Amino acid sequence: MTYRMTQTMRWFGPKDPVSLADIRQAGCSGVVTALHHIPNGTVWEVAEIQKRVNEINKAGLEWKVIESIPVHENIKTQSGDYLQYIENYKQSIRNVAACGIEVITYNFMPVLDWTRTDLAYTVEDGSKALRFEKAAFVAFDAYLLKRKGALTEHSAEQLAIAMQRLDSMSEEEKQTLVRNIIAGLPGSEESFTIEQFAGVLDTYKGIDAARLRSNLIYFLQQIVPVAEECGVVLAIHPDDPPYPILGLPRVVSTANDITALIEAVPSTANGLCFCTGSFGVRADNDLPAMVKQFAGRIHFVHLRSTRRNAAGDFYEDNHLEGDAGMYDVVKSLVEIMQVRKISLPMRPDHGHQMLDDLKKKTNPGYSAIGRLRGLAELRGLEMGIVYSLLR
Ligand code: DNO
Repeated sequence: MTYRMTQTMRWFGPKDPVSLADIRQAGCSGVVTALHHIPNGTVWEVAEIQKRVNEINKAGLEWKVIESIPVHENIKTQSGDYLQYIENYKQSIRNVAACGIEVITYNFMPVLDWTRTDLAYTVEDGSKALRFEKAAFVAFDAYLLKRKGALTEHSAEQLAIAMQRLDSMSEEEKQTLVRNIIAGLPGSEESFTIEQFAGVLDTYKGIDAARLRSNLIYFLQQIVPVAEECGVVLAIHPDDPPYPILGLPRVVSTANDITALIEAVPSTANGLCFCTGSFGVRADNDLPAMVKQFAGRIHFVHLRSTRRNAAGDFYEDNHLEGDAGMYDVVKSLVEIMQVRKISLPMRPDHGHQMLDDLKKKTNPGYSAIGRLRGLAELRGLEMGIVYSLLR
């Protein structure tokens, strides 16, 4: 028997312009979703989860992975009612398990989830991609948000480039930039105005990387035994981008970061969502080597490839292009699945807005056709690797 990845797509629930029927026609057997209407920190009740399971099953699909049960900010900063929020999280884990879902994805990025400056960057073929432009980001940080600290944390050269970039923007472009960064990308679950944002950043005063890491380890020590008990695995999503931003620490960016979490809480229920798009932004993250290193811990896979440049910008390239080295990544994944005798759930992470979708309102990164292209290419790549290795 050979093991292949289980194909899924992310679905944002009943309001998603991409329907369950579309996802099924894309060739998926399952979806990855969350109860987006439940506020962060609140217990996910069995009845609510089951209702969604039934809706998905009715469309001929399975709910394979939860992405995400968000971690309340108070847990990350260990402030306010964080102990209660941890109890709530445990209860959500139990309830998810009771409904037969086995993988829970989450992240531990302070304040912001994933971050981009441009949601409609036109690539050579006319399709639109998501992009992170360093100069625009520094311009936001230093001159639009006017964060104290920005002027000392960025180099004089970076600040000069950012100032020039700012001067090139119209008022409308500035507003779009601010919105892109802090108004919440799909799945972020949090959204801020620039007036609120400075106050939110202040909640991390005194929290450096060591402190954030120890808060994460404390959280894991509390929830991993519960996951183990009820047969669920946890899959932490790496930081995107994988380095500190806006003076906030980030501790899930490199192989060493992951090793520290595993050493602290060795249970295999303490696992990883292997996101090639997030890890791959750093040239010092060797993706195929990381797949091998964390072979037994990878519970879910996001496949996407970014292309970076020397200025620190990156954009989301076609799934088989860019810097990820997708052939070697998928080959390593195929190998670990044969050893573990499992099929890992995967989803094509993001996709270009292209063809008909260019005329529609779509969730940035989550339009149907671009993801369909990514999935088709990745599925073909995997099949070729499986046949040449195992036949
Ligand atoms: C972006 C997503 C992330 C991810 C969370 C997991 O497209 O991969 O928002 O869902 O970080 O908690």
